[in-house]
Amino acid sequence: MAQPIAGIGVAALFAIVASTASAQTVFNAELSALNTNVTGSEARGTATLTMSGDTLTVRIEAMGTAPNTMHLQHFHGFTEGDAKSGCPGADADANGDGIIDLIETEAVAGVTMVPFHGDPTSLEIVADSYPTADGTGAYIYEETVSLSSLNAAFESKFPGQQMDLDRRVIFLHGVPAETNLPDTVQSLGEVPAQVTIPIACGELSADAQ
Ligand SMILES: [Cu+2]
Repeated sequence: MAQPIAGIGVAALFAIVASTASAQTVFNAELSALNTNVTGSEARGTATLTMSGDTLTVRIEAMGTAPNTMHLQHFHGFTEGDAKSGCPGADADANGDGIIDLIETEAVAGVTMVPFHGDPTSLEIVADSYPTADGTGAYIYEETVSLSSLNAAFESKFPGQQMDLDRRVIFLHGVPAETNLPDTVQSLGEVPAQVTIPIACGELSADAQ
């Protein structure tokens, strides 16, 4: 009698393994430089967000950013409706000061949603656990979180919205604190504009498997 039961067990195990493997969903973004007239370099990189079971792994590889500087990074999006965010072009510079500041990105990209620092699920935007670039301006960030926990926190903070990664954009931010910026460069609350100025952006899309 044990034989057929064992057979069913193995088949069920294969089914579980197969469904787990196919349940992996990957979103990618190619990050391109913004505000190079301020940064003096081409900040760029890739972001890969992998959903597998209840985990979301976020990996961001950046280069050309300000060396030895902490870089805020998030995905941004619209808190109302289902519009797709985009990366700002030169026409986003509404006040014509030659710099696309954080506030000027809102029309095309929406607002800051999920931070990529040491504790994304906290949804705390101001934190000191964002990655810091090395002496060459490069860094690699990787963090794995519970997808259900992040979804719950997200839906609580942004009622009526789901993460919907394929209509969000990723921004990298930050130039050295001593960088001279005109007073016209707007920021978030009392956070210095040097911290929030966008330096790269990329639109997330589902990876064609
Ligand atoms: Cu951001």
